[in-house]
Amino acid sequence: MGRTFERPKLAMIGAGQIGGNLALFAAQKQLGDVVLFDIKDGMPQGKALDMLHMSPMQDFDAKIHGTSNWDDVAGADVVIVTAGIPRKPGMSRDDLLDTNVKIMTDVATNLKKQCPDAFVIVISNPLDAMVYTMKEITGFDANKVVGMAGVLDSGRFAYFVAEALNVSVEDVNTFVLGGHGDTMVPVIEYSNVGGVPLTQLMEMDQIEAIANRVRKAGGEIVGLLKTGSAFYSPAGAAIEMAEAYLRDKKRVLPAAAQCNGEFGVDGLYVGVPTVIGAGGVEKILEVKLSDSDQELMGKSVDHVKDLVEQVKKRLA
Ligand code: A3D
Repeated sequence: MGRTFERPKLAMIGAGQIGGNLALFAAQKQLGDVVLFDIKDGMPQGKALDMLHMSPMQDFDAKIHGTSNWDDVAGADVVIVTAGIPRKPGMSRDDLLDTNVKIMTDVATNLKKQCPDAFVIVISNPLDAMVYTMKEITGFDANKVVGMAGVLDSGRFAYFVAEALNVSVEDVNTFVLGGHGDTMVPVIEYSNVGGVPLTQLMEMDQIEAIANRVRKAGGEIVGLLKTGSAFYSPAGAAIEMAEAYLRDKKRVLPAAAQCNGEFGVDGLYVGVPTVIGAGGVEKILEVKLSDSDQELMGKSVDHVKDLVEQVKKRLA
């Protein structure tokens, strides 16, 4: 039989603020056909139809199917999960754990049944604990379950640097590791502009101020929006990861991956530099950190450990 060509199928679980943009960006980038799922019947269908009406103007012919029926998710190649509640002003990401662990359990149980071969990218918060929950419930291979946070946090870092230096964001390379919360670790040592170390272009106190703004950038947006959290940039970040997988790009991207000894972390999901290609998370790059960054990473990992202990109690 001759070779057949089929478009990849992407399923966005949660059709809220991030989910809607995920569907749109995936279609605009022609990554494949999209299923937009939400438990709020009617809402994903309405958003899908609205986007399809835009397809003639934006020149995409991807199918976008809104649904509340899990059967429509069957056989998805890539799944991006935003199901859950976002934070409001005054809340930390950790305050979402109780509600979102229940939602993640429901989603993971359905994904296990519908698309056992999918590459699953989790976005729901608290991120490191939710991706751990996804892996536990599905039992999928660790290289096929990953959390999106590092691409976004690094993007925020890169934007602030580009703004401060008045240079293109394209030439700024930054790295943010650790858990996705206030303990994240922007790695200044490995950040550069056009290959020039950041420390040669900016004073250390200016870099530190930017690193602190990156740690709080999610909260800055929550404070401005008042009704929810960031959505364009998280969607863009997850689409970059999905594209790396579907096009086997072998991108070097920071992501929440399950560590087995790397960075002194055992069995936990935490933000580390990864290589993402057709094999999913094909590799974790164990770069050497300075003593001070390693110490910060240790604190961040301890925080993730506490959250995972809370998840374990709820799943028991
Ligand atoms: P929102 O616009 O509320 O969308 C979430 C959607 O999930 C809603 O439409 C719900 O109906 C839906 N939902 C709830 N339960 C289920 C279920 N069982 N199955 C399917 N769908 C369900 O939120 P949002 O899109 O703004 O944010 C989604 C999540 O992403 C939140 O937990 C945020 O905290 C998180 N988030 C993470 C980052 C990271 O960088 C990791 C950034 C921003 C937001």
